[in-house]
Amino acid sequence: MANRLPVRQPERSDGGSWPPSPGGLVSALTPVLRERHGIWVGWPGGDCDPGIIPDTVNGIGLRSVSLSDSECDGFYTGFSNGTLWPLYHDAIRTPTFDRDWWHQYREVNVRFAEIAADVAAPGATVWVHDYQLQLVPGLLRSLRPDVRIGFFLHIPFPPRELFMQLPWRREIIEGLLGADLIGFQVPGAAANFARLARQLTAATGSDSVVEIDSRQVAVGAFPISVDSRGIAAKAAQPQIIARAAQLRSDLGGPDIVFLGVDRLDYTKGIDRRMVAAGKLFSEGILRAGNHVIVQIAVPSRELDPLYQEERHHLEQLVGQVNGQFSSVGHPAIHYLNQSVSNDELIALYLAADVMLVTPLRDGMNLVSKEYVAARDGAGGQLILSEFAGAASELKGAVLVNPHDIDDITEAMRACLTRDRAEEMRNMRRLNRIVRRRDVHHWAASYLAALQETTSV
Ligand code: GDG
Repeated sequence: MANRLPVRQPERSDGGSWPPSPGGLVSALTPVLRERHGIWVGWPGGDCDPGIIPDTVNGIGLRSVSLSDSECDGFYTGFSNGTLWPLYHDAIRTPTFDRDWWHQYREVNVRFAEIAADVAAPGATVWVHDYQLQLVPGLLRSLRPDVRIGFFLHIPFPPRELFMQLPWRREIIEGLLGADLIGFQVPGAAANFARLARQLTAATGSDSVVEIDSRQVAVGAFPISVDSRGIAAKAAQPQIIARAAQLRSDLGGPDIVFLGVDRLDYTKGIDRRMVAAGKLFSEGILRAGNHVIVQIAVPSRELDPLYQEERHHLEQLVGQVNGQFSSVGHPAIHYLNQSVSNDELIALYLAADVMLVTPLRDGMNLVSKEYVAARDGAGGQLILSEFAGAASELKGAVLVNPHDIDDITEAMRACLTRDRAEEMRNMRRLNRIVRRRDVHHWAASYLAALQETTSV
């Protein structure tokens, strides 16, 4: 169960077949679900008529959950993205606490739980994903005590000091405690949760097993990853290699290409990166023509005023840097506010000498792992925020504090002179890490841990 179904509405040119949504989660879970005759429960998205969703796609069942326009506002844009998202990301923006949103969030979670209760076979395993559905484990357990329930949170889980702001803090914790296994991206998030559970409910136990109502709830870290082999295979295709070369030549054959790829989201720290680049251009350390920044800022949550504000802020910053430091035919920053195809994305990873990943807070950050997976034997440098979950795994990345512009500029400057042999060695080491622990390993280890839980 996830907020969204794993398919996109077909374009006319697709001949009516429903293409799977891109991304590692869908590609990792599709074979697992197919093998078990599983069903994916989710919302098809605002602009899609649920009546036309097929029953199966790629061998897995689909069951769509409808949302009215008002539920879409209250549950999705409101409570999920206006309350939980900022609160769980260090309150980088002030979370809004609105009782009507909360009621809609609860109602939609009830609907998801009822549908799961309806479709799950006796003794089935139900895996619930992410912050939009935190009440589902508790609700489902009361409807169907026979099923085994897993929950995985893709985003950070905040410390007590922040979480306690939430007026419905106890209800959220109780909702999650309905699961047999609660998975987080990093151990710190799991520990935050376990402590809050002991404080806000009758739960006892340790940071890895919480006891409540004579049940045991396992809690742990399961860092998500990417389809490393699939990405490496794509990056080795001649047409992708040729496209990467073409991209470099289209950029004017610079010495160094810096790349950022993010959803346009205020948590991703894109603005800090632009400020750091501006500083290096102003100091003459970067020079348009020799050095190029490419920033893909994929449109996201565009109806939300906070996201519109962030876009304007970014566009102003990019305009300032380009206005001052570009020359005709050589922009300092190539800024694209659009999504790119999967092939184009891999070609961009291949074309980039330095990947800039500077979120202010991020559950994991898959872009950093995708870059590493695509650079099999190709060298390259990864500048990575210490506030991304990926930072604890990717030993060999250049870690920066994204709040400290000088730290980012220093890391970028160091990339200009790094020893090539050392760079190759370092990237090979990083590559081994993402190959060993790919998204298939993540799904298998989570499901194995869920199967070992004792309450069913
Ligand atoms: C949440 C958590 C956690 C992006 N632009 C394009 C494109 N993408 C793909 C990337 C990557 C994915 O979207 C983004 O994943 P991230 O992990 O970087 O960030 P969130 O979207 O915030 O994801 C995060 C994740 O869930 C998984 O648990 O890591 O912490 O916030 O796969 O490649 N793909 C294509 N074109 C684009 O323009 N094809």
